[in-house]
Amino acid sequence: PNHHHQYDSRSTQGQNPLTSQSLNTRRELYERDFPVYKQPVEVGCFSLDSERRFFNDSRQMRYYVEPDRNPYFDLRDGYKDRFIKRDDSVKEKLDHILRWIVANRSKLNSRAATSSSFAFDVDFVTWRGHLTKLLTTPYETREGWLLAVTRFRGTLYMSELETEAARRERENRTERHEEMMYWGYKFEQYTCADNIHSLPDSGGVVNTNEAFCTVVQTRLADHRLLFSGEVDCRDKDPGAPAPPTCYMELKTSAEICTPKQRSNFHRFKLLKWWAQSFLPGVPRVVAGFRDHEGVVVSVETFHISKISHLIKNEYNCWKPTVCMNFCCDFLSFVKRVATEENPSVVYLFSWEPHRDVTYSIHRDSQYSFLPQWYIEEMSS
Ligand code: 0WD
Ligand code: CA
Repeated sequence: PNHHHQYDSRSTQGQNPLTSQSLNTRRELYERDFPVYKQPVEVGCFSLDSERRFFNDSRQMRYYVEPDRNPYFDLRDGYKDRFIKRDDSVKEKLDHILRWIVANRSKLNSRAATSSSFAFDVDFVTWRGHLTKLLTTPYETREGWLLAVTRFRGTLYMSELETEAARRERENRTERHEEMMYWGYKFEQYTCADNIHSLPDSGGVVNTNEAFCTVVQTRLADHRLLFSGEVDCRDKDPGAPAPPTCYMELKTSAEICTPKQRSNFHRFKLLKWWAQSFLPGVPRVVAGFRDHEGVVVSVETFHISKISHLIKNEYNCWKPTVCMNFCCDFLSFVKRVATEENPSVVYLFSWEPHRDVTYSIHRDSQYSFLPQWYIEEMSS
């Protein structure tokens, strides 16, 4: 028996060969047994400071301080005068992960110990956020995606490109939307401390350049994955289990007042929350429910392993197995398509809701994303 919410510790394999030029995203096609997904193992971490500089350490780690169950956190506080926003027109692609790989080459299992150059033992390198988008694809009806893939020394690097629609949305955000994007970060400030002995400082500056990221390794069926994801905080109890089990994800969400709102929360929000945290093995999500004025009025902890039970009573709801099987088949599709070992070749996979996943191939184009420093570093 292989339950939806559990990690698999067996070592079975097997994937059907895919033969077509596109990949269908209909849910019904992915309703089969839950695929093998190994318990993710943290292989390292890194930090990005207030100026978005990379450090191969955990200096930006924060510690969760449990708030009152019914607090009164004003998420609008500081938006105008204590907020430094990361420039989201700057596309960082996989650069931070690549810097981490270069800094930790010796720690990673090398595939060809005899060869002079370095090739490591993973099939895919990507951001956790990109995998989250893949997991939710069979249920997504609004936003498409573009994923650029390059095969280099046996590993497939997968980096998102902003779609035209996403760019338009980013450039035309309303003032209300801009402010609401701040609320999530402000909630983090109310609930996180810089070290185990201190308390949250809600009077400080919110700077969204700062980040702590975990790097995990795992396997989905026969796909060996190395990915990184931003982690909000950890359990501050020194006796808490090792990462990623001690990590916690923080979220804000509109207060739930009606059965319809509850149903929508289960059908849409919990899907995104589950997918994002299940991937790196983060077991808990702490949700701050806020009113329309941006005041958090209740706080609730959700256990990722219990989310599939929570949603069982929703009619026609999402299923974890569909998410994981789709992701697995997409990765098989990528392996079959992206065959040329060449850092200047990009296989561009694109998807729009209600369509199949298709791809195009680009040589020496604007889409190439593996930096020269990485190619040289890995070739020496
Ligand atoms: O270049 C790109 N297209 C992207 C880069 C897209 C997504 C992420 N990134 C990079 C950034 O360097 C960021 O530090 O990824 C990092 C976070 O990666 P992730 O964990 O894989 O991303 P995701 O799971 O989508 O988001 C996790 C958190 C978000 O928290 P909530 O609770 O809102 O899901 O990372 C933040 C945000 O706080 N975040 C980002 N930070 C910087 N750049 C970005 C972004 N583009 N997207 C989400
Ligand atoms: Ca968060």
